[in-house]
Amino acid sequence: MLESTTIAAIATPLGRGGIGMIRLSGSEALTIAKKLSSREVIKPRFAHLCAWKDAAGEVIDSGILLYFPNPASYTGEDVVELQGHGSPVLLHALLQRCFALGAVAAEPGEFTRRAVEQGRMDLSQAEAVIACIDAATERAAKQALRHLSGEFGLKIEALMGRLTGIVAHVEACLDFPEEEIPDLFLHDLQEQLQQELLQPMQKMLLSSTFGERLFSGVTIAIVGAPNVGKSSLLNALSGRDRAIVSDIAGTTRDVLEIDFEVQGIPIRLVDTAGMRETTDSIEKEGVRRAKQAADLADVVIFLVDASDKRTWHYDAHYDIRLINKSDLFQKIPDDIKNDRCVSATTGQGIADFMVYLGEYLGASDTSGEDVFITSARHRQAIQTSEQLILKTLPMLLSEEQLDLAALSLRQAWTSLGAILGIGDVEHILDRVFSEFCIGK
Ligand SMILES: Nc1nc2c(ncn2[C@@H]2O[C@H](COP(=O)(O)OP(=O)(O)OP(=O)(O)O)[C@@H](O)[C@H]2O)c(=O)[nH]1
Ligand SMILES: [Mg+2]
Repeated sequence: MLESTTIAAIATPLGRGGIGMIRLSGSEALTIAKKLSSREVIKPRFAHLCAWKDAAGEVIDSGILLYFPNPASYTGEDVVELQGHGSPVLLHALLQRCFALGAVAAEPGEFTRRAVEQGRMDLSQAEAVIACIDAATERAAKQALRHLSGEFGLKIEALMGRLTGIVAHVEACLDFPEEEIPDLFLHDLQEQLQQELLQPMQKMLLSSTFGERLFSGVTIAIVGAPNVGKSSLLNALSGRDRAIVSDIAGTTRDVLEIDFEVQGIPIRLVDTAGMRETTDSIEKEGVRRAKQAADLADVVIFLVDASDKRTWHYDAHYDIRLINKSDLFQKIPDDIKNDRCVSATTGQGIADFMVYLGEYLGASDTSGEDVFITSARHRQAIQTSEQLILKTLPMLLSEEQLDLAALSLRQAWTSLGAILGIGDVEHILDRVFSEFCIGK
């Protein structure tokens, strides 16, 4: 292993807790650990119970010391973990002692960045580490774990492998005089690009809307006339008695938010004041905020009261028109019969609407895919690669463009490689790791 600076950071969250951990990585990690613990011998992967001392020999804290020699460690370098008490004061003192013994402060994400640089994981796995930590729902966390296991990276590698094979064939053609290349062969390469690259890539891209939403979440605003049942719907969808419901029009004045999830997508549901012309200054402000919430939301549900025709039309933008109070009708009037119907009070149609909402947010586009595209960076790289391959298809049938075809397929390969951190990707690494926390 090359000589590397030794970095140190507190790896557990700031604050008081049962255990606090400091992690060291680099060529000097073991030397520093020996000085800290006054131990001559530190066995690999063995839980040493010891005290850590300052320069004067005073105990700073005591706990478990673990040593993972390179290359079988998180970073691929020598790693030492000091598991002490979860006290910010003690951890800070211990970290200062590590610095005094030669360690330097780790940058955000530097441990994981080193893991990528040492070949312990690819860049998509490193991104999965932060996705795992940030996941707001169990389904999102599970998807992040699949990426972390390398499942997504393997899919990308497989695509890159097929592309390499095809590029080799195109380049081989360049060495032959035109008349010797059978047309059939080039048609065959076109077919391979279609079936083995474009089709799986397009299938993956389809999953990206849902996959990205698993992590970014979605804000849904409920708007509509007063008294249509917006607050009742918020309560029914979230399964909590959160908003005040009354038969007085204009009950809700403030914008009220509640978090829940639909098929693993974190949803922020926003209840708003009923839209109407009013002279009441407080209600006026409520209506202004309702409009603002609708503008800011990713999805706007326009709720109407099946029994009150005046509530059926809305002149601003909305995504879903939903009919409420279906219990008041045997048969929903023709004008609105094509819309989804619920009753917020009886609960009728609510479960179906949840399923519909999941589909609306892209859940059905993931069918057949186990591991989805979950980040805009990955989606863009695959889209760029897809566009380059599409551009190449006609070139393959014109012999004077074969060299251009090879070049553009190589670019398509490079674009996929950026997902895994292959190639000239220093600037990508800088951007990805700037989003990490210190100590990871
Ligand atoms: N029959 C029936 N009544 C409902 C239903 N949903 C809501 N209501 C009633 O309609 C009235 C208004 O409900 P809210 O949820 O307060 O309506 P809102 O749209 O939030 O009203 P504002 O906050 O004033 O804009 C209450 O009396 C509810 O009990 C429903 O599905 N069926
Ligand atoms: Mg309300």
